[in-house]
Amino acid sequence: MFEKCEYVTSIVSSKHSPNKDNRPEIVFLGRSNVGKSSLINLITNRKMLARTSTLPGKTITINFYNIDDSFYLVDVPGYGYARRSKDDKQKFGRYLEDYLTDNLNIKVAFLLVDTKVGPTNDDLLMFEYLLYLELPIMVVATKTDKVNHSNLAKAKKQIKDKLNLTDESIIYTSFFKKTGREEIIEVIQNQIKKEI
Ligand SMILES: Nc1nc2c(ncn2[C@@H]2O[C@H](COP(=O)(O)OP(=O)(O)O)[C@@H](O)[C@H]2O)c(=O)[nH]1
Ligand SMILES: [Mg+2]
Repeated sequence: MFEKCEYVTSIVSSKHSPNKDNRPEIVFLGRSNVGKSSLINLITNRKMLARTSTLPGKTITINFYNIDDSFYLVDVPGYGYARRSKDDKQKFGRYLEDYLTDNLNIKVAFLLVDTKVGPTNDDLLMFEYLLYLELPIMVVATKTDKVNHSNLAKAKKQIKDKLNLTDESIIYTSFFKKTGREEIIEVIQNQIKKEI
């Protein structure tokens, strides 16, 4: 897995999806700056496949990455970026809705939550929305390196409680410590296999 990882295209309407032969899609959702692009680089073990940024709200398109000609990783616009205009926000909301709705190719929706910040109202709304769409959800608590050891257990419990999660439905990651990669890959493999 991940022998071939290449950026394919960025779209703003699901009409233009490059996925013409119904390959599995693995989607990464979360607030701007939560670490979506970094996570894609971590799991593919590439430095610059997905562009990361210290400026929140840079990704405004739905970006497809072809993995081994067998499935796609999909990086979507982050939500909850206050400085975007209201119009823009609604528009990005619509792309995302349009992409997520009735998309049978999505095999896992990873919802990223910042471990230190905990789930925001936007995160809760997105979580509810994914449940409503009946998509297979896996929560990823990112940037665990930003929480010191003595507060980590509390931070983890807070996320699980707020989203009502079992231990099996959350993975903890740190891009800088390179942790959580194996767990994410295992979920992807299992979810893709289910279909074959
Ligand atoms: N400390 C820490 N920072 C991270 C981690 N993952 C991402 N970041 C930083 O958070 C910022 C946003 O990351 P990015 O991947 O672009 O987030 P995106 O907007 O969700 O795609 C960048 O400055 C990253 O270096 C992590 O695990 N730990
Ligand atoms: Mg990004």
